[in-house]
Amino acid sequence: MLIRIQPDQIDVPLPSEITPREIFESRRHFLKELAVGAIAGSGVLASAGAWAQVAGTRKLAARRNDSYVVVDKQTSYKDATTYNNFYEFGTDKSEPARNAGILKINPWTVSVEGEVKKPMTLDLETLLKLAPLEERVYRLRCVEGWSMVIPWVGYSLSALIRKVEPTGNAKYVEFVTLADKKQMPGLSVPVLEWPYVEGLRMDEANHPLALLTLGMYGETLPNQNGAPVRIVLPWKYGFKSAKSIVKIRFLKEAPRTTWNVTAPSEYGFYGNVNPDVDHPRWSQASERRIGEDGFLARKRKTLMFNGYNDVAPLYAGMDLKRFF
Ligand SMILES: Nc1nc2c(c(=O)[nH]1)N[C@H]1C(S)=C(S)[C@@H](COP(=O)(O)O)O[C@H]1N2
Ligand SMILES: [Mo]
Repeated sequence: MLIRIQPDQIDVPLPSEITPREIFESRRHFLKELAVGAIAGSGVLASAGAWAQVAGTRKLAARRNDSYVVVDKQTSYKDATTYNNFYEFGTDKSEPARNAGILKINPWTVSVEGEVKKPMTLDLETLLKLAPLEERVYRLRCVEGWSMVIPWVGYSLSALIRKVEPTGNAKYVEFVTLADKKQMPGLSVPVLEWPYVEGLRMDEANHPLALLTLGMYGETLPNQNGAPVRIVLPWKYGFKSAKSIVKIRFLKEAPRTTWNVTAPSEYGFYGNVNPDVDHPRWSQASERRIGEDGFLARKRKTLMFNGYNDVAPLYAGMDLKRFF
């Protein structure tokens, strides 16, 4: 299948637009309020672990799939592994890289259950061999107003879905991620409901762009990027791309999803990238590309579905202002 991806567009910053820094600060401020001071002064997040052993990753053989490669310049490995959202390891962008080193990813299993004819528990080696590994270079746009371009390694989630044979009742897929207080200092802070849970409608999950992801930059995933297995959904805001998945459940009804439950007026179930639907507290019309900081920083226009127009038929006839 040929995937058409719009090239990126560089825009001149509008003075009226709030800066990414402000966006970042305001989201953090909001979360602190939610936690009713639980973060402030707790010292919990600052205490754990040393710098993560990104060196603990290993090479993965993958064939580049050129149908899924954006033309944009790739984000540097350093930026992609040190500027992360992974609240289980802290809410600051630098904390996952510092704290996730202690996460034990071997052994690891993913239990696939619910409305399927063949429920199964898959270990990592089985997951790595379930389908041929592909390299795909995707844009990922965070809801906070920044984006990256990352060469992921994995295969379409649909390959796994086929294996477990969903029943006719399966209308949604839920991704449940690891929640282990012993390994994840962020769980002591009630910023979000743990475990972090995300979900998709079945047709979204079966779209070839939905990537079951086991690596990046030719290697297994660093812990801060969601080792050993995560999902990447390039047409949706980054929060939909759940990290360190332990359970995939097929459901009749839509699952509760973490950000939607936390702030329903700000984060919808769909989370599709949409420059025409602002976040209640900031514009979504443009974004900052990580790595283009300082005087080289330029604002880029955010594209509908992050430029992945092939997904548009999934939402035909839906009011995307209502189903955001
Ligand atoms: N389990 C879990 N998954 C998560 C998150 C999280 O806090 N916990 N953050 C999400 C958000 S907001 C973003 S933008 C992406 C960031 O992925 P990256 O660090 O690999 O760029 O991960 C998503 N997946
Ligand atoms: Mo995000």
